[in-house]
Amino acid sequence: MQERNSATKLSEEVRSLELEKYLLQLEVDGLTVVPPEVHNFGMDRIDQMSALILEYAEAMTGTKFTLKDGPLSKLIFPEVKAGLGGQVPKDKSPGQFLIQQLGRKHRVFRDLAINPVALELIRCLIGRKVTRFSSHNSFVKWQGDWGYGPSLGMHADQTAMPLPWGRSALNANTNWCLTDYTKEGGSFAYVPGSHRFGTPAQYPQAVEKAVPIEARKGSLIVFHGATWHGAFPREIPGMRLSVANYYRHVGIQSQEDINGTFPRELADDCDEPELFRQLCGFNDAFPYAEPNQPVPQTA
Ligand SMILES: O=C(O)CCC(=O)C(=O)O
Ligand SMILES: [Fe+2]
Repeated sequence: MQERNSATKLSEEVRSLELEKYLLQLEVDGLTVVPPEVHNFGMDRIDQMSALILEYAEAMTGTKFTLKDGPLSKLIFPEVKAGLGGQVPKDKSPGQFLIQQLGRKHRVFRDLAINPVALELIRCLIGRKVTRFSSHNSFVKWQGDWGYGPSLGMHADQTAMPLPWGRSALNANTNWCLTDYTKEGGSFAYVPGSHRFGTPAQYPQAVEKAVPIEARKGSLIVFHGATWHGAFPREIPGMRLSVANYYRHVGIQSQEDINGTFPRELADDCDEPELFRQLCGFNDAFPYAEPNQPVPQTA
């Protein structure tokens, strides 16, 4: 009798963490949703992250936020150049903003970024030894009449990379749902199987074929960098909070300058410092700040 899976190249980690079905869905749909009892990060730490993000949101905007009511005062957005959903009309409110560089703010976000289940699925997409961090952000979202507008902000994360895209992901992403995700609550949207088209999001198909990811608080969404995705506007009171831990192939530029500027002592303050440092790219050959090649000298 052949041992189960002996002819396939499933990693020891995939087998021991029992991730086969999530990996299959990633392969077929370009996205999977992992429930809290499988990634095991713990609901206490999910709630801890929500509370921290509400604190940061208040410090950044000057307005208190609650999960039930969103921002307690009216917020005015600065005029910015067009983002994911294009230019926001003057009479509309995006109802969302980003909190960046979470890995520098609290250990819980560093431990989240190396959650074994999330990292294993990402490494299956990008490659075990060549996976690195790109950025650690929170999408803070409340009731608003725009969100990303009618385009739903549909895009593929690895759009900056020239075509043709190969089979391996150049970027891959995790969105941790810190609150329940429902369509009317402004959930994530994606086109199943779109990672196999191997192109940036095409319109109008990306919007027409978009389906919501409805998932309970604590769920982990993992998706390929070629998967077309965006989000629905939040039509109901309250908030949708997520943490997006975004990863890259070692050869791809990171969003946050983690390699160059992430505080080394913070990298050591987490569940697995050696792994965290490797994902930061601290020991990578590139980019170098000073000449690093041996130079021959006169004998
Ligand atoms: O939920 C959203 O607003 C979209 C998230 C997204 O595009 C991403 O994490 O790459
Ligand atoms: Fe994205």
